Amino acid sequence: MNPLNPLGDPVAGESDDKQRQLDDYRIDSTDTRMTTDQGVRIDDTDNSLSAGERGPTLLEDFHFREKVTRFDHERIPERVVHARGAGAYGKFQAYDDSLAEYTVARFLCDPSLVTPTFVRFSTVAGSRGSADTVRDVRGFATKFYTHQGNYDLVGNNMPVFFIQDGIKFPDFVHAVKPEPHNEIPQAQSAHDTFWDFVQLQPESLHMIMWLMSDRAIPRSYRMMQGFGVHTFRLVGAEGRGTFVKFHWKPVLGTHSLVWDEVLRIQGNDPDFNRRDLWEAIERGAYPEYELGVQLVPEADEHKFDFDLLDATKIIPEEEVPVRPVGKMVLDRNPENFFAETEQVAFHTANIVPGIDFTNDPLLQGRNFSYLDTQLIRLAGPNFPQIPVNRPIAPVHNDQRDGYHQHMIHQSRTSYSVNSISGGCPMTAAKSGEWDGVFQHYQERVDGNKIRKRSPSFEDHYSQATLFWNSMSPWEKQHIVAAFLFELGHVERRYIKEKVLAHLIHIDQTLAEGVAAGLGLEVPQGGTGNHGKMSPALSQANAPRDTIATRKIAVLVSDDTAASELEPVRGALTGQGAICEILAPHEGTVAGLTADRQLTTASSVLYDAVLLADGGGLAADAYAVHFVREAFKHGKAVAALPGGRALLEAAALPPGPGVVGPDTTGDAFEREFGAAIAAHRHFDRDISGVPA
Ligand code: HDD
Repeated sequence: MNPLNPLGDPVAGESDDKQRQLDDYRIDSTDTRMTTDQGVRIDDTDNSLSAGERGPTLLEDFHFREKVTRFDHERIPERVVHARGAGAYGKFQAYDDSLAEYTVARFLCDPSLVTPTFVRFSTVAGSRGSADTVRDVRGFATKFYTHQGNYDLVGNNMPVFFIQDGIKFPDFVHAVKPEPHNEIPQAQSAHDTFWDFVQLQPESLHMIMWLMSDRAIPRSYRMMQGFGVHTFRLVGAEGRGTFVKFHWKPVLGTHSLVWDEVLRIQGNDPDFNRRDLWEAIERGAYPEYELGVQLVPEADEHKFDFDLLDATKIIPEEEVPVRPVGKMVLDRNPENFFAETEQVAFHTANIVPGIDFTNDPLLQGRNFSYLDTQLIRLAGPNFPQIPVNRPIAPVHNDQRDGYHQHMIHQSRTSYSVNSISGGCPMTAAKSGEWDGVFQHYQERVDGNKIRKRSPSFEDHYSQATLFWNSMSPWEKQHIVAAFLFELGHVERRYIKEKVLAHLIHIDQTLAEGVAAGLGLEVPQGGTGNHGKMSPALSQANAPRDTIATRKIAVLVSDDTAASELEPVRGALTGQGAICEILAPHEGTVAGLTADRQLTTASSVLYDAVLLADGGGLAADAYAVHFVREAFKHGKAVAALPGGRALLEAAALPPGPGVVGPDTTGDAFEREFGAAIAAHRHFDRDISGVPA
C-alpha cells in the first residue's frame, strides 16, 4: 500500500473523476422533441394561446406562462467583486514527494495522483459585461477536487493586497467601484473616490505600485502569475506547521500589453482575454502553470523586517526561493458558461488536511465573506451540490433541507449523536479512524480583545520602494504614465497632491515624474530610497524563449508571392505560432485563403506583423497605419522581400525587433522568431510614430 495514498486514489491516467461525475448532469438535446419543464410534448412555441386569431391571450396557456416566467428569473446577482471571469477545467500533479515532510495534503506530495481542477480568472472592479483589458487586478481562483475534499486557492495575479484587515474590504470596494451618484466610471480606478481611499490608506501603496505597473494589463490569462497572497500554513504528520506562500508561474512566461493598446482592444474585442483562453484550449495549446512554494519554518516567523501576517508584503524570492512542487494543465473548456463558470463558488476556508490558515487579519475576514456571499448569490445553502462545486470526495453529514436540496437522504436521523442510524455519519472521534481527517493546527492563542493593528504592520513604503527599484527603465516609464492617466482623471486637486505626498516616500524620481506631468509641485520631505532590489519582480527578467501560441498578422495582397511566404509561415506555425492571413478581401488572395479582411482586423489583436503583400498594400493607408501601430506598441515587425515597399511606406525609425527585407532564409526565420519571443521591444524611439 502506498502510505501517501491509503485510500487508493486514482493514479495518472485515471484522473477524470470530476468529468465522470459531471456526465450525470450533461444534457444532450440532439434528436430530441421539445417539452415543458414537466416533460409534456409541445405543439407550438411561437404563438400564445388566444381566444380567436385576434383575441386576448388566455391565462390557461401554461406553456407561455412557464416559458416567460423562467425567462424573467434567468438572472442571478453578479459577484460583488470579480463579476467578469472565464473558467477552465484542468489537472494538477505534484512533481515528487518532497513536500511530504511538510504536509499531509496528499495531492501536494503524491506524484502518482492527478487531481482535477477548475480555475476561474477574473477582473475585479468591472461588471459582468465589462471589457477584459482594463487596468485591474486579475483573479486566479483554483478549485482542487481532491480525494480529501475540495481545496480552493483563491488568489490574484499580484502577490499583495490593498488592505491589511478584512473589515476594510467594503470600504475599498465601494471606493474603486463606479461612483455612487452616476455609476461612472465602469471598470476603472481612475476616479476621485478610489484615489481618495488611497491617499487616506497608505497601506494600499505597495499594491498601487503593482496596479500602476504592466501587471495590471496581462497579455493573456495564460501568461500571468498567480499568488495565494497570504501566508498559509502547511501541516505535517505530527501536527508540525510550516509557513507557506503559494505561487503559480505560467510556463509561457509573464507578459503584458501596453496601455495605448488595451484602450483599443476594449473596442476591438472586449472579450480579448476570455477568447484567448478559450481558443488556446480548443486548439489543444493547453495553458500550463507551475505551482511553487516559499517555505518558512515557524522558528523564523520573526526574522523578517515585515510581518508574515501582513498581506501587503511579499517575501522576496531572493530571501526565500520559490520551490517548484507541481504543475497544472488547463485542458478543457466548460460546456455551459452559466452552469459552470458563473455558478462556481470559491471559498478561502475550503481547505483539506495538511493546509491551514494563519492569523492574517485579511485572510480571517475572507474566511467569513465567501460562504456568506454564495448564500445570496446562489440562493441558499445547497450550492455545494451544483455540479461544478460538488466534491469528488463523498459527502455525509446531518446538514439538511434549504432551497433546492437535490439529495434524497435515506437516513431517519439528521442529528448527532444518534443511536437509530447506528451513530452514522460518524466522526473520527467516534469511529476511531483518523486517516485523512482534518485536524486544526494547534496554535496557542491568547490576548486581550482589542481593535488595534499590530505595530509590525506599520511600514507602508519600504516594499513599494523595493518594487520600484526592481523595475527596468521601460517598466518605470509605464508606471509613471499610469499614475498620470489615473490622477489625470481625478477632479480634486488636493487628492492628487496627497497622493504625491506619499509617492515622495517611495522614490524621488517617481514623484518628480508624476508631479511634472500633473503640473504640480514636487512635495518635500521624502524618507529616502533604501536602494534594495528584488530582480524577480521585474517582467523584463521573465523567460522569453518561445513563440508558441503567439498570433502573427500576415499582410497579403493580390501581388503576394505565396512561394516566398509559405516556408516562413511553415516555420512559424511549426513552432506553435498562429499566422492569420489579412487581405484586402475575403476568399482566395494570391492562392492563399484569407482569414480576415484587413480593415476588420486591428494590429492590437496580434503579437507581431509579417509584411508579405508584394507591394500591393504600400499605398493603403490602413495597412500603413497597421504596421506603424504594431511598431509603436513594441511588437516584432518583419518584411519579406515583397514587403519592402510597405515597410518603406511605414517609414519606421530605426529600432530593434524589425527584421528583413534584406535578411532572408534561415536567418530571417531565426531573427523574426527571436523578435516575437522577446514579446516587446520597448527600447525604440516611438515619439515621432504617427499611430
Ligand atoms: Fe476576494 C471573490 C481574490 C480579498 C471577499 N476574491 C474573489 C475572487 C477572487 C478573490 C479571485 C473571485 C472568485 C471567483 O472567481 O469566483 N480576494 C481575493 C484575494 C484577496 C481578496 C487574492 C486578498 C488577498 N475578498 C477579499 C477580502 C474579502 C473578499 C478581504 C472580504 C472580507 N472576494 C470576496 C467576496 C467574493 C470575492 C465578496 C465575491 C464573489 C465571491 O466572493 O464569490 O466574498
